[in-house]
Amino acid sequence: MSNEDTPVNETQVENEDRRKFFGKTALLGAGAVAAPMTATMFASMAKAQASEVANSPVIHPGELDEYYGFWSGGHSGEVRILGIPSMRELMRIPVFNTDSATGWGLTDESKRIKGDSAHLHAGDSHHPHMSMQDGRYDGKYVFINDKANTRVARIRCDVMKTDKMLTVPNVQAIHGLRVQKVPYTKYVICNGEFEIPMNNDGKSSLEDVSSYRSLFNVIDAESMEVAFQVMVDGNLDNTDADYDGKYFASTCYNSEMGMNLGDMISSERDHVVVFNLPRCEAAVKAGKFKTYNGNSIPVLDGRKGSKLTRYIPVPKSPHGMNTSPNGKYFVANGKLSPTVSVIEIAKLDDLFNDKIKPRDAIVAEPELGLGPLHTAFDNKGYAYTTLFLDSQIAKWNVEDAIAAHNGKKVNYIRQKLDVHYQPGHNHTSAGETRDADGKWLISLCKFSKDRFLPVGPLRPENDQLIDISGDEMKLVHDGPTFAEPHDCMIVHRSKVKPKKLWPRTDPIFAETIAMAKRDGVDVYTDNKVIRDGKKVRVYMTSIAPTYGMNEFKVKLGDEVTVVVTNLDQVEDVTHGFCMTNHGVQMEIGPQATASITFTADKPGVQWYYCNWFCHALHMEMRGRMLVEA
Ligand code: CUK
Ligand code: CUA
Repeated sequence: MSNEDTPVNETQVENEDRRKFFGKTALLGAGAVAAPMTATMFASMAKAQASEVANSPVIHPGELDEYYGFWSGGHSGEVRILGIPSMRELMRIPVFNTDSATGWGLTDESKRIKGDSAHLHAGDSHHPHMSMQDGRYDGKYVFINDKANTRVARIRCDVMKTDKMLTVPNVQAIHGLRVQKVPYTKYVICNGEFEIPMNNDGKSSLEDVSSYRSLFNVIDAESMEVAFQVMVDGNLDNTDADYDGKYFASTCYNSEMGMNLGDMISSERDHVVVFNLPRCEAAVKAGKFKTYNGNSIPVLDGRKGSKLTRYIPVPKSPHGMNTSPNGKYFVANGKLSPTVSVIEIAKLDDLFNDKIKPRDAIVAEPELGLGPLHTAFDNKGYAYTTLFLDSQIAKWNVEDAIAAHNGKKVNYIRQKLDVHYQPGHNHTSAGETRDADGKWLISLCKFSKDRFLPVGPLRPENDQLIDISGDEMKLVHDGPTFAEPHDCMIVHRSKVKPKKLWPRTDPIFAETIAMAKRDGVDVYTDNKVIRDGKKVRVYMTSIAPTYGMNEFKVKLGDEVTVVVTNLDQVEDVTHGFCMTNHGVQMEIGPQATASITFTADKPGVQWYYCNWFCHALHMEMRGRMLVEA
């Protein structure tokens, strides 16, 4: 029962904290915060719920969710945090997009993190996945791909901010992304989907595609640098890892290497490519690689016939790749075929030692319905596959499907549930880890059509919450979302420990503080203007409801860097800095330092103000910059 460990006391404590905070810091205007209920009220409500339903999606005001959901924001470029099962959106983490509320993409700190792609303001995020220890979420990082600009980013879960970003060389359009599950997330694995000439230096042609390749990418999770890449035949799509720390598997379409739709889907079979990690690491060590495009990244040859890979034929154009949480199977989803292909991981040693044929690794190929895209799992041996064309989720039993494959007369399908409409990914609570608990299933539906009030030609998508704790799947919630959650994951809240205040030593702004030191400025005490030729650095503190500096002067054409340090020690008191008419906005969290640089290109007085509500006198938290002509 999901509410059994709902922290009635924890909720109460949080509410006490809030009362204290508002009592202490806000003079007026704190009435917006709902009066907290008593612990007894919560307890009796939770009990009432428990007797009604096994697995309730109802989270009453003031109660906390049992799970964090991490959602990709698709071509919005961001990641979103939802509470599960309430489906309330808790936070947005800007990653590949630019965000005017937090200043992501505008601040000096975010530009440093974005590095060589700081000038790009768009992205297409698909697959958020958390780092693991021994096949279980460790609460440390969430990794996400950017298909649009071939990037991978890392989010630090202690502060829920992006802290690393990498543009992956030698490939185009990073799509499928997962993490190594066992023994720990040493590597992030991801697929370069679009095949491109090797080298892609402008000397290739559109007609001769013989040098076009798609690469599998293995990225060091700590340093966020590419460890090595593996060249394959065909286009890689989605990927997942085993629970032994040995094999990765990717779906691979377009084995024809077609450059248009007709050619891409002409052959009857495509592949699952299995990568042998120990052999790949040994090959890198032994120097058995080439380099391309003038960089030093080791590129291994994993094309057909290589010792590093095996190509398992599956029906054409497979899409999703999902490992069962018992560690036994890779499931490749058919997309154009009504089947999924179940690969037994225990047979892969024999396959790599040429004792069996590739197709012998397939132990079931159940027919589930039209357009199977992705599969999720519970802890009772059931799998849940989205059927894009049928707008359904098929619940099936994996061992029964294997028995049927061996000629037994068993019905492996348990239920088909209508979803609304056209589901892509789905995900179960902790279902990509050993902690799969069979409580909740999310169906990320690409269309909502008639499910919500009409909002013009562009409609939201529909993320549906399904209770899978009983024998039957039950649809319990419709959740409209903006473009376009491809994938999500559901993490028990006990795994995630976010900080309430920023540590003053945080690496995200360490360079800014080092710059201040070089200027002889202590950001925690000083309010100073430092002139360095045409560059001006303005250091100011902030504590609700004032900045440490009410006015400063610069000259027309100066490059101005404003560094603000938030001295408030109270959780939830974030300040902002906005310089009017300059496109300059940023967030400064409690105890954080943030900076932003702009050109003072307008003579006269410009007000700056705090744009994150911090105090009853928040409106008065402002000052003037005089730009002298
Ligand atoms: S993909 Cu979007 S529905 Cu990018 Cu994982 Cu399958
Ligand atoms: Cu400081 Cu609003």
